[in-house]
This record gives sequence, structure tokens and C-alpha cells, in this order.
Amino acid sequence: MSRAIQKVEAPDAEHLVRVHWADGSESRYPCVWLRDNCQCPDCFLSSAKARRLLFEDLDVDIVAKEVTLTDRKKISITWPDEHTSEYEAEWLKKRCFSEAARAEMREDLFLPERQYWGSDLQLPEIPFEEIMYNDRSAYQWLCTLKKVGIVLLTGAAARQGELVKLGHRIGFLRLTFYGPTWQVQDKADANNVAYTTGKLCFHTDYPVLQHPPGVQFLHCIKQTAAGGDSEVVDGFHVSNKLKQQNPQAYQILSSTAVDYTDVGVDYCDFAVQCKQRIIDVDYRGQVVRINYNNATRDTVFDIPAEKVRPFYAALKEFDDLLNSREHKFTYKLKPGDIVTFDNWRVLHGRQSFQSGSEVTRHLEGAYADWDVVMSRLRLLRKRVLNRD
Ligand code: OGA
Ligand code: NM2
Ligand code: ZN
Ligand code: ZN
Repeated sequence: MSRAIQKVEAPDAEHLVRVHWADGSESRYPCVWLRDNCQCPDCFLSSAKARRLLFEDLDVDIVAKEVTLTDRKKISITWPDEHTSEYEAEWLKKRCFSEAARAEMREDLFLPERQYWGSDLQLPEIPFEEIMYNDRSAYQWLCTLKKVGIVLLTGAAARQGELVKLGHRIGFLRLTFYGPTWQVQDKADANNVAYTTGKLCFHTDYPVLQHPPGVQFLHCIKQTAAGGDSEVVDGFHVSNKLKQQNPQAYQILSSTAVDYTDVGVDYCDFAVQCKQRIIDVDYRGQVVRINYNNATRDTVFDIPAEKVRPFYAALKEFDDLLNSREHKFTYKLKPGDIVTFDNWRVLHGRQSFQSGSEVTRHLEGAYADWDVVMSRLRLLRKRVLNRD
């Protein structure tokens, strides 16, 4: 049993408690963290799985007075004020501070693994029915959505309302100014370029929102005979390519705050403004989100005049890479198809189509937040894999 404890050592000069495991490995736990995470009913509200202990009552210099190995599956600590805490071996092992243990925990909680793709994408497909009624299929769907960034659900009814059902399946949809779900079709006096017959070049939806929707659903209800084809491209893959090929352009796009604007009336009236970097990176320089919609990029551009031309040149480099044959994947939605994709990563577009007196093309769209999607994924995994 690798999870059995062989020996536990009293805190050292760094206030670290050492746990020696049966397999010969060891883990170190800081006293302050152990006290902070006491699992007793005074310190932890088990019904909420949340800390009751107030930070103001935590002595950050605390040192365990006594550390004992109760049996090989539990350690007990007595603190200077005689408060006692117990920690299970399994619980401690999971929370080990080693680089390897933390990497494993990170994988488990956030599924950061990504498969990049280009024009060679094998668009993953699952029947809509399957993910609605089978937990294993729903889990597969969400894992693939996270890893690949796009999954096509097939065989939904060719009428409005399927996305509301899909919303219930994951939890709930994200409401925006365009409504709980929205109808992509040619409209008179369109309040968005998406509601015309025009070509939509590669974009992510809604970069004008401070927290753009993480996941997008587009359900094809009616498809036009000529035109209206869909295009997708892996924005993370292309950003990495840009970084290699043109570090200067990458540097500009990942540091320049671009103004976005959206003013109009739909679900209610709106006047939204936001500043976003087109290539959004985290503190490690990893791309975490693409924020790019050429239609809603504001005429207002809050940067010094001499930086404007270099910015356009950089954006041209990026846009050219997005549109290169090597990177983009083209397909055509059929009635009953629902494309689900990572709106933070995958840029999408559509070809123009003929306008007419009747509606020849109709998609229903909706958004969800990654928090909601990942939450459902973790719960499905627990059920499917029968884990804690
Ligand atoms: C949109 C959009 C794609 C399409 O509405 O934002 O990208 O195929 N639509 O019409
Ligand atoms: N629609 C499709 O950023 C955007 O304006 C994307 C949003 C109108 C809900 C389009
Ligand atoms: Zn306690
Ligand atoms: Zn769009």
C-alpha cells in the first residue's frame, strides 16, 4: 500500500512536517497549511465542503506541538492551544506539495491537455441523442470539446429549442444582450453583421464582453443550397505559429489593448465597450484566449498614432496565418447538426450566401461558460468512472 504512512516527523526549522510513505517516498506539509486545513467540525463545514476557520484566527507562524501516527492511515496533530486535528493518509497524499503531485492534481482538475489541428482536422462527431441520454457519451463530448476545441453533434431536430435542451443537459446557458438563444438569419436592419447574408471572416464571438462566452453552440435549422459553408481554425495553434514565425507581430497582438464596441437593441438595449488583447496570454506567456472580431473592433483606438500602422501590420500577419490553407478547416452544416466549440480558442467564419424574399438559412445559437461546462464534465467523470 503506497498510501500507508511509515513514519511522521515533527516539524523542522522550516515548520515542515515530513510524512514518510510505505513506498519510500516522502511528502512535506507546512504547519500553517495543516492548521488552516483542519477538517474538524469547528474548522470545516462538511455540508458545504468549505472552511469555517476565519483567517483572522489563523496564526501564520504556528508550529505543531505534537505529531503522532495514529495508525498507518492517519496522523494527528496537537497545536499549542491544545486544538487537535486529524488528517487521513489518502487526503494528505492527494495534497502533496511535490512538483509531480501538483502537476497530477492540475491535470485532474483542469484537463489542460490540448490537441492542436489544422486543415487535417477529423471533426469529432457524436449523435445529439447519445449525449442527451448517455452519461458516458456526454463525458466524451465534453472531454473532446476541451481537448480538441470542437465537436459536431448530429441528428438533432431541425427546429428551435434543441439548444435550450442542451443547456439543461450541462446546467444553464449564458444570457447575453442577444438573448438566451439567438437566431442567425438574414434580418432587415440587422443589429449585427452575423444577421446578414454577408461573409463572416474568422472571428471569436463577443470580445466586447469583459468575459467572452467560453463555449458556443450553433444549431443548423435550415441550410441554403449555395454558399453559407462554415470555416474553423485553431487559434492557439496559429498563435504559436505566429510567435515562431514573427515574434514582433505576436508581441504586438499579445500586448496591445484593442477597443471593441457594440451598441444596439435586442434582448434589451445595450452600449457595450471593452478593451481586449487579440492574443490573450497568462503570466507564463501561454495563450489563454483569442479576442478577435473585426466587425465589432471599435473605430476608437486608444493607442498612440505611431503604433497604429505596426498594429495593422501585425494583425495582417495573424489574419493571413488564420486563413492559410494549411490551418483552416471547411465544412457545411446540415439541418439537425449542432456545432459545439471553444469560443476562446477556435475562430469561426462562414461564406456569404444569396439573400431572398424567404429565409433560406437559419441557425439557432447559444453560449455557455467554461465554468459550467467544466463543472458538468467533472460530475459526469465522477459518475462514469465511479470515483470520489
Ligand atoms: C455568428 C456566426 C456563423 C454562421 O452568428 O456569430 O459566426 O455560420 N455565425 O452563420
Ligand atoms: N451574435 C451572433 O461578437 C459578436 O458580435 C458575435 C454575436 C449576434 C450573437 C456575434
Ligand atoms: Zn479544527
Ligand atoms: Zn460567430
